[in-house]
Amino acid sequence: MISATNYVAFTFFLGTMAMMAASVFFLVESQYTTSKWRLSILLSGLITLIAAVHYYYMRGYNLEINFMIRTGLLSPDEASASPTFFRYVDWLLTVPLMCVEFYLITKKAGSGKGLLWKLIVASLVMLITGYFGETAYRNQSVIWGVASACAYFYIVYLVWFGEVAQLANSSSPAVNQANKSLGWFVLAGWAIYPLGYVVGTPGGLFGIPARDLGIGGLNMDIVYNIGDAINKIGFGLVIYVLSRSDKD
Ligand SMILES: *C/C=C(C)/C=C/C=C(C)/C=C/C1=C(C)CCCC1(C)C
Repeated sequence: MISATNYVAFTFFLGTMAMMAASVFFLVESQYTTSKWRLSILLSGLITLIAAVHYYYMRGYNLEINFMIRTGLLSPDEASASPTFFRYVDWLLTVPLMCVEFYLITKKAGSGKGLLWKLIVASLVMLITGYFGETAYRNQSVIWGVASACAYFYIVYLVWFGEVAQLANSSSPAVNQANKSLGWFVLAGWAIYPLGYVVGTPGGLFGIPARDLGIGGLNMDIVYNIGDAINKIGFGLVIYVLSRSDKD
């Protein structure tokens, strides 16, 4: 049962519902999409579906941990309070798939496997270093966070100025517009995650703890949950709009 004051569990519950609804929408709509964009819409639905399943598990994890803490079976400790493992399994599956969306929309303009791999490898480096900073090497969370941010900025660079941007520029106006919108999600929407990391790890921002920055009241999981809802559903909607505006 979700207690009235467990806002973290409530956002996991909301996340499950939102991701499920988005999945039904994208998966059904993929059937009514021209063949050119069907795979991209299908992928949007798979991304939210994978997230829906992980959110269901994370919600359950949160409730069990809280029950164990309440009944004295477990002592409260910051590190085990979050379903970090499920969180990162979700991201390891969905973020590379979001990178595939960039490859698919620029495929007609000539994007190749090389670019696809650059995006996928950068996203994996970003996530694996972040996972280390949140788990085994929490005491070095700053350095792992910086490493993760380097990979993140490389993705931003590729999408805004690098190969992805150049390919989008030589595509149809609809594809170029979609790439710009996705670029904003990557630049602004994905920037929500480092904020969650800063409030959730001991190193804070370059060694300044979150509470000294005045954001100690934020909860890491709630920040991540907001980020996921905006980015996973938002990405899908951008692709959906593209599929309806660029038909031939
Ligand atoms: C659907 C899930 C998405 C789009 C997740 C994206 C996650 C990130 C962009 C995470 C980035 C991080 C940094 C840039 C530095 C600190 C560590 C991370 C992993 C939180």
